[in-house]
Amino acid sequence: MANLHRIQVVDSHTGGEPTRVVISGGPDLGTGPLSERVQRLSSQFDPFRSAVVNEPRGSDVLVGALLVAPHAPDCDFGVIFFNNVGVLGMCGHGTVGLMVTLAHLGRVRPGTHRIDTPVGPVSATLHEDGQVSVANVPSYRHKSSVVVQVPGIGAVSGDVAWGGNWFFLVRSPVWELSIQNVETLTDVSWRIRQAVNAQGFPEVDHVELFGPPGCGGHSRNFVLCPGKAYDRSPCGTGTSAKLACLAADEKLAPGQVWIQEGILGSSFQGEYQWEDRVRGRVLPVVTGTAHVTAEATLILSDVDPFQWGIRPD
Ligand code: PYC
Repeated sequence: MANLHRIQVVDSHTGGEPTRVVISGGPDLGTGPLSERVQRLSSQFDPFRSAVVNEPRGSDVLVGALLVAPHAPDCDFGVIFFNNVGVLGMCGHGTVGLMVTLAHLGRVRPGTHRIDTPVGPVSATLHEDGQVSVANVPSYRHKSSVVVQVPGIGAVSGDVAWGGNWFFLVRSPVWELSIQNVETLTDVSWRIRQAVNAQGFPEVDHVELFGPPGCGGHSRNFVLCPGKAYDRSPCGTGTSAKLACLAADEKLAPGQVWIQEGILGSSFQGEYQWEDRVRGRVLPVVTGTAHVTAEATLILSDVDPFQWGIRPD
């Protein structure tokens, strides 16, 4: 007889980017700050991460969200996000998906809710119309106009910025930002990431290319995530990093709205207030919408050779 382990999940998508919230059946990560619990997830329970998001139950693009008890005293929920290759600091589209999922389950009502994450607490406001505004962690540009030599491409200039994850943001790329061009964009972004990592910024694991808007926004982006999947949404943490760069360049005033389109044409609305103008730190708020797509029970059988998912290594 096989031993079966059951994991209850709710799936959603935010602007096309999927999130799978684990409601029950996750590992016991103990107590303490989420920055410590996320390390425990990585070091002791990585097969669980892979089982939830990787094939055959998931795909490279899926982001998992493990619901945990918060540590920060003012928080209502805690969450640890993860993807096909590891854990994330924060996830903007995932937080929108989490709130819509909690509303679907009857666990939150419209209003503002505090959520603990490995990189600090965030606030998420569920509006009456179902939209969600995420007041993200303080974001900032670490270094502007960094020039890296990318094999096969040449010199590429961009900004290194933090928005809950680390990004390399490339302005005015010569590459057309269209869904038809995704293979080229993925290849180019992957090569840029390797060059950025090798040339002094090993922490950068997301690359964000910016071009002109296509659907009435201010700009369109293409975001390559750490596991080589591209973000179907405009990327909430990437939009936060972008807002920090716009603020630093004085191209967007506090409270002014920025509409960031993603590669599918879905958009997030972003704005910021200064947290510390001298140090260039902003408090970004990113607003988007998500839709629940499934309620499911994942089954892990100990006689299934792929019970822990298909791992890339
Ligand atoms: O929305 O922040 C985001 C995100 C990160 C990775 C995928 N989506």
